[in-house]
Amino acid sequence: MSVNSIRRGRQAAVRSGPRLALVLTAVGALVVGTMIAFTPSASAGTTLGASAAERGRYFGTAVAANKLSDSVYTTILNREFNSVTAENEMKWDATEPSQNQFNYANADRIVNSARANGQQVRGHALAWHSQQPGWAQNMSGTALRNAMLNHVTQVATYYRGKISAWDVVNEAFADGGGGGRRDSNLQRTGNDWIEAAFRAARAADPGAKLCYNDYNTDGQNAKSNAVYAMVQDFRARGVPIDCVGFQSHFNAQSPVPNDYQANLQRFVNLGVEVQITELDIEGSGTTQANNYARVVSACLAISRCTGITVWGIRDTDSWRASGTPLLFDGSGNKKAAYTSTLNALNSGNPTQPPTTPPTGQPPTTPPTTRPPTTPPPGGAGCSATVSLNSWTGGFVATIRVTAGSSGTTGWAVSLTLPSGAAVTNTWNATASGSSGSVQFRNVSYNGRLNAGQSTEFGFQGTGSATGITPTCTVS
Ligand code: G2I
Repeated sequence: MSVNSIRRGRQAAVRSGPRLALVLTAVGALVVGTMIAFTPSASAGTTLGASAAERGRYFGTAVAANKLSDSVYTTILNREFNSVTAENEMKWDATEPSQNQFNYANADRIVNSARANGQQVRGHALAWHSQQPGWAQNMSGTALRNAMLNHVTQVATYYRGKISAWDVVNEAFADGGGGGRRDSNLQRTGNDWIEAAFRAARAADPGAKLCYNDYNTDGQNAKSNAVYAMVQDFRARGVPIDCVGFQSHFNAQSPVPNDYQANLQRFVNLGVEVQITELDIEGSGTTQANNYARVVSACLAISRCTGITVWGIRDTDSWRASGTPLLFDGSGNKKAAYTSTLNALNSGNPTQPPTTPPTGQPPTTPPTTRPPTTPPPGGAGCSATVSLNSWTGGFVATIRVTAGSSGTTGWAVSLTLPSGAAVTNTWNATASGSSGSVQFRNVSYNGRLNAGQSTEFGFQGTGSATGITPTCTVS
């Protein structure tokens, strides 16, 4: 068995269920033991990826597609890293330059390179106020909400099975002391836009971990407190969220916080994984090296800090190159920060993190296939179930449509709203009527379902929707 296949097995173990993980870990331990005894030149412990894998973590980097023809770059990439994130190529402006016309050419170059080299792929980012295509920047309200949900659905579906974790929503909270949401066109579609994006991502790729990702949340402060409250609320209400990404862009003005580890730990205590997603630390020499070691050690000290991604390879590849914030210099030489990072990864006991969540916490990784909440109908046709999130004066209804034994090429869901209730906003479906008897039809991308397959749409409303009973017909 090659070192690469051991590495892949361990990655699979980290992502899969506890039983498989235990088996793979046991097999891996035996093989590693053999390897150490008989192949002393094995790379474990001498590269960032191999050392992280020895601790059940990944070590990744941001990758730019246009650098994949640079052999100095790719030599380091494929020697050192076992996870990659597309630096820009999976963003909304790159993947959907015109509405509903998707371009995955550059993102695919990164994904294909990663798969050929045994690296996992983090998806970045599905919904973000920044780097939106011009057509989306000019949208608002229901049109933007639907466009965003369509984008999430299309991109996550296209990459289904190839992404270890998606940054579903990026940078949605405001800086400063207010502790609230960032104003943006997406935020103005309604406060529930984040959970709607997570639900759409889960429906599109149930096997990917779904992360919220942000910066200036690395220590306890008003912004991280607001993210914490959102994650706590999502966990309590069953909104699908598995992980929180801490970007960790540090410099003299924004140093590694003293409570970095404690802050990661409090999120883990909510039942989610944490990942360090865009690490770079401006500086040089010993100071920079020590800061890198602090960050790596903090992650290793937390069982469910599952991996670290640096935001580029050489200093010259960085979005802030003048701050020389990365692990390799412009010529590709290892810096002191590289050595301290590798040493931190190699120090301590080479134990795997527990593959089961801490006592009392529900598992966050969904099974690869999730059963529908009600069994699919025995015959042809379709069925619909509703889950309601209600508050005084309003609600969000999420309807799950499941195809019967013949599949669907289109569907319609009818329901009757109680008196006084009205639909104000719909996503992943078009509504006719807004009060009383209302009918929802599929949109272009979710009408076709195979037998037993499900899709979700939702609507927001005023008043109360308690007791609504959706019925589904094929069309
Ligand atoms: O700003 C640093 C990161 C903060 N968190 C989210 C990340 O997605 C973000 O990455 C940076 C990329 O490293 C830059 O490469 O995001 C920037 C855009 O917000 C990226 O910069 C863009 C430039 O603005 C564009 O002019 C340029 O065409 O990079 C593009 C591709 O080189």
